[in-house]
Amino acid sequence: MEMSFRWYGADDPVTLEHIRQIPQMKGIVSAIYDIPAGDVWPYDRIVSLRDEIAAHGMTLNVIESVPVHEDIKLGRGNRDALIENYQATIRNLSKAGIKTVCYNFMPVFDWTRTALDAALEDGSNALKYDEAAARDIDPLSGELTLPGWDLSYQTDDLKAIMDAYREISETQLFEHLVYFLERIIPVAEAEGVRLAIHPDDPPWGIFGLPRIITGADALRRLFEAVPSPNNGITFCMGSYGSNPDNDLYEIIDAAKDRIHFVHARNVKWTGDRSFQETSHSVHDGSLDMVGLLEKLAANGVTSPIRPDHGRMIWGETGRPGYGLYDRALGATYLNGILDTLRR
Ligand code: DNO
Repeated sequence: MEMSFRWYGADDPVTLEHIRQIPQMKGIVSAIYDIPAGDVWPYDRIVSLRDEIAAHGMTLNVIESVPVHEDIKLGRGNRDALIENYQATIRNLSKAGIKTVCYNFMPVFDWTRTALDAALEDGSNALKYDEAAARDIDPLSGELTLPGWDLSYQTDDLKAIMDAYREISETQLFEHLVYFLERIIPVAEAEGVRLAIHPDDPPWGIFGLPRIITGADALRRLFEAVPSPNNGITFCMGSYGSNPDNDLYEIIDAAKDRIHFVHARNVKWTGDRSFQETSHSVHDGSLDMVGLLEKLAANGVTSPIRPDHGRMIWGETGRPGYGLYDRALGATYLNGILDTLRR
């Protein structure tokens, strides 16, 4: 598995120079953040991102993410034109040599937490999700924002979109995903691009919105509907693993050779539908990081892997979950496990 690190581009307080100093760091996971969802990513913009990363001795190996326009998820009349744009973006990425694309199909809100800096016993802080607190959050109030959220919505638009989703069942949302993939996967196949759907995080419904990529059953249904191996997943262990009912080993087996990208992160279950993120160590969280990497390696997974969210340690401030220090510790821990497994 190729060790990689997420970088948010020129605005990221974490620089490519710093990332390069993490031992054995090879890949950079990034995106072009200022292109509105639904627009085509121009080839020259992709090439300049790629070349900037290459100039720092690393490779742009995964795009996380090419966002899927809400009208595609809602199955609205203009979706075909938006899907054509997505196809064009896949072609441009492929032409620039980028062959792995992460995306998600979560309505409106990407990953969600109820606290961004909840204290841990060691004096650091980390992201946390508490179901009772989530029930009290009004997403229209703008009080809570996360790095993955699209902040371009005006409150009225946001309300209209959330209302539109209330008319849509999980079955319909799944059908809209299949409709999208039936048109994207043939292009991905022709271009040799692997699509890697990120699970819903947390893997259950929030704010009354439908969520569909939650566990092994959902994945089996997805692969049955669109059987191509290019239709794959991001195995985000922290997302799937925040539901203790999810058997992560079963998910790895269900996805087989379709695990195109791995997010390694640990969480500690703190109650019903509640968890806090921890260091990557098997001793701090509820997930068996060593066993999971062993299983991935045994299944022949060689895809890019990145340390996912870290704690904020040593006084670092910055983008919640995406500081330098703890993710760097995570990368080194993961490399230690992988090096040992390879012997
Ligand atoms: C959170 C990330 C997600 C992920 C998207 C992929 O930290 O794992 O925001 O990038 O869901 O589309």
